This record gives sequence, structure tokens and C-alpha cells, in this order.
Amino acid sequence: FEYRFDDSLQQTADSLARQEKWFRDAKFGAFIHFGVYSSLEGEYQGRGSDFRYSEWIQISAKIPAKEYHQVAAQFNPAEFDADQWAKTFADSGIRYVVITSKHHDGFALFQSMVSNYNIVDYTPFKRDIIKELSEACHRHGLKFGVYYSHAQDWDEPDAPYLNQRATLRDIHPDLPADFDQDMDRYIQKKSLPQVEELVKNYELDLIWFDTPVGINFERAKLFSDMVRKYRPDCLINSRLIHSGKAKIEQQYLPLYDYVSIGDKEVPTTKLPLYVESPDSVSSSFGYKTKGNCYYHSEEEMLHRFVHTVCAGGNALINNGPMGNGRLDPEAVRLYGVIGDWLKINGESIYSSVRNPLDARPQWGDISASKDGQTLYLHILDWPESGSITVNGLTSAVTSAVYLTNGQKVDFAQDGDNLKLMLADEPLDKYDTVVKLTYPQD
Ligand code: H79
Repeated sequence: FEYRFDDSLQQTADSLARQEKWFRDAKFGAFIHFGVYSSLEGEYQGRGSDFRYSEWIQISAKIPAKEYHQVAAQFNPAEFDADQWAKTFADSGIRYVVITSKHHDGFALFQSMVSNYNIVDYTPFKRDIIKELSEACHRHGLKFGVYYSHAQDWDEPDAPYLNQRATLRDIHPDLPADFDQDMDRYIQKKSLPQVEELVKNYELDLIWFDTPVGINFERAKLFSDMVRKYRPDCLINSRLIHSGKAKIEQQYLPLYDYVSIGDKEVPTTKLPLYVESPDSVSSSFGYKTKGNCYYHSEEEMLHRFVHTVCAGGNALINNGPMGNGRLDPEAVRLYGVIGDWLKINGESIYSSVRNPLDARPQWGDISASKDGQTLYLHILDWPESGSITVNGLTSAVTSAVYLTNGQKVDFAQDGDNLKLMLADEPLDKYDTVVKLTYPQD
């Protein structure tokens, strides 16, 4: 996979300033996919579980809008506890949270005057999840953002469809034969006014747009201007206008602040712009128990996280809470693995910058301090030979210690090449970090 980034691209000064307020140092975010689909767990009347993502159930099981409304009308995550969620995230070293305020199914997790198809007005639960969670996150020192599907909305016939299986008429069988889809009518009626509600009524640090089907410059600008008008510090992601694999164009950079790479992509090369990887603890985003699904192993999860940070980005790792409102215990466990590792090795992650050397080493990856005077070697694959080499150094290394316990590591440097003699066993199961003092002029 080739990132379609051009080295000449330049972030605007405004975007850089917004990133530097907190985003670049945060590194670890919790993505949350929660909605009506969470209660179905990937299957509806025996159908639909072959799709990888449970939040796509309305399309995978071809559920007509009227029927999906009945599922929505019973959505009751009675055990939802915003403080417990926020505390769990904060305890795992997570610095920000991004939750689905409205996914492609069109159902909102916040109170909306624009559409009563929302958790407060449409369900027995009646509580505003976005309000409760935003307040809890800020109480626990976390930044708070919302995901909003601005282009797709399966509940609105005017919104464009991006799917193979279900047609517009599978979902809306009563549409008149001469119905003319009009995306701008949908934007003016629902998605733009709902974005206005979100930025006016909630303390948002970030807004995460997704799947910009049909979104051209003019349409994107409506959303960007709306966010900037009410909340000038709020970060906007690139999926406002670019899909995960689109070529990034300089002319669009003022509309958003940072680049979301593809879903679940782990960056492996140096990137010219600051990025965020929307990863997940499992194969789905929404909670899924039906059909094919898997969770990452502890090692895979931690390695994906470390590679993302070393390439110069944040990892926004998703969990899908259960329909009853409780967090998925397996997601909590995997967050805890990263959190426990960060308690010892956080210095190599938070406030770090990407690998300044030319290549990614075979044995793992490298991050650095902002002043470039410290390199952190993340040894992900412990060598049988007992040693590793670092190539491409531009000055002399003056010390090497394990971050875990401060013990010295023997090393020998020959020009731009450094050899480190390691212990017989890794000091950490998944990532032993060696801290190099590396003075630069
Ligand atoms: O919110 C999550 C996804 O639901 C959303 N982006 C992340 C953050 C997303 N929207 N569109 N896409 C991802 C790309 C479309 C994937 C699909 Fe499929 C291919 C949908 C239908 C075919 C994979 C296979 C998912 C369901 C079946």
C-alpha cells in the first residue's frame, strides 16, 4: 500500500496551531461505535452477519426503515455509565475519546430539534449520551470528540447510497416512482443543522466526519465553516472531503486539520502530514458477536499502536460497547494491556515524534523526543542473536539504557552504525524500549 501523500504538502498555520494544543501529544484515543446496531450484535432475524461491520446491519440484512425504527424504539442501554467509561479510558492512558453521534443509519445519540430520530426523543432510555459522555470525559481530563456521518444517512432517501447489497428501495419501499434524490436537500434539512447543534450545544474538541460520498469542495466548506464559526479550536479530520485512500490535495487542507488514514491501516512509512489511524480492538467497529469476528491479540494490538506512533501519528483505537450500555470487557482488557505498558514506557510515546532515521528497522520501530536528542528503540521482535543494529545515525550515541529499569545496555558504534548487545530475554513481553542519548548539534 502506498500513501498518496506528496512531500510538498503543507499543513496550514491554523491547523498546526490546533494540532499542537493537545492532539499531537495525545497519541492514544478511544474510538466508540455505539448505536441501535449495538443491540443487534451483527445479526437481524438470522441475516446480515456476513458483513464485517455490525454497524452496517441495516444494509447487510436489508432492513427497511420502518422496521429499523422499531429496533431503535426499543434501544435501551440502561446500564450506560459515562463516568465509568471515562474513568476506564483514562486509566488506560487514553487521552481523547471520539464517539458516533450519528452513524450511517441516521440515528443520533444526542437530543436534536432537527430530527426526532434520536436517543432522547425516540427511545425509552431518553438520556443524551453525547452530553453525559462529553461532561464525564472532561471531568476525567480527556478531550472529547464526535463522529458524524455527514454524507450517508440510510434514513434519508435524499442522502447518497454507498453499498452493494441494499438499494434505496429495499430500505424505503414506499418512495414514489418519480423520486429524485437530492443530496443538497438532505444536507440543508438534516446534516448541516445537526452539525450546528453539535458544535453549539456540546463542548467538542474534535469532529470526525466519515465517508464523504458526493462531498465536493463547496459542500465540505459548509460543514467546515459551521464548525469554525462556533468552535475555532475544534479539530476536523480529512474525511470531511477525502476518503481514507484518496489523494490528499493542498487546496483542501484549509478545510480540515489532520489526515485520517484508511480504516485499520497501520502506517509504516514516514508521512508528510500529521495523521490518525482509525484502528479497532476487533474486526468490527460496532459490538459484534454473530458471524465471523475476531479480536486482536495483545501483542498485535500493542505493536499496531507503537508502529502508528513511530510513523508520526495518533492511534484512535475503537471499542464497541454492548447494547446494554456496558463496555465490551475484551476491549477494556486490550486497552489495559496498552495502558499497563504505557505506565512504564509512556515517555517513549506521549509527546514523542516520528522516527527521524531513514528506515524502519527489522526488529521493531523507533520514536524520538521532540528535541531529537533521545531515540527510543522499540524492540518488538527479540533477536535470537542477542544483538540488534541501528543504521543511519548522524552523531555519536553517549548512553543506552532500558526504559523499564534504567539498566545500561552495552553498545559499540562504528560511524553511522550502532550495535547493541541485549539481555537473553526481553524485559517486556511485547515491546522492550531502549533509550539512547543521541546529542545533536
Ligand atoms: O465507522 C466505521 C465504518 O463503518 C465506516 N468507517 C469506519 C470508521 C465505513 N463506512 N464505509 N466504509 C467504512 C467503507 C465501506 C465498507 C464496506 Fe463493507 C464494504 C461496506 C460494505 C462493503 C465491509 C464489508 C463492511 C461491510 C462489508
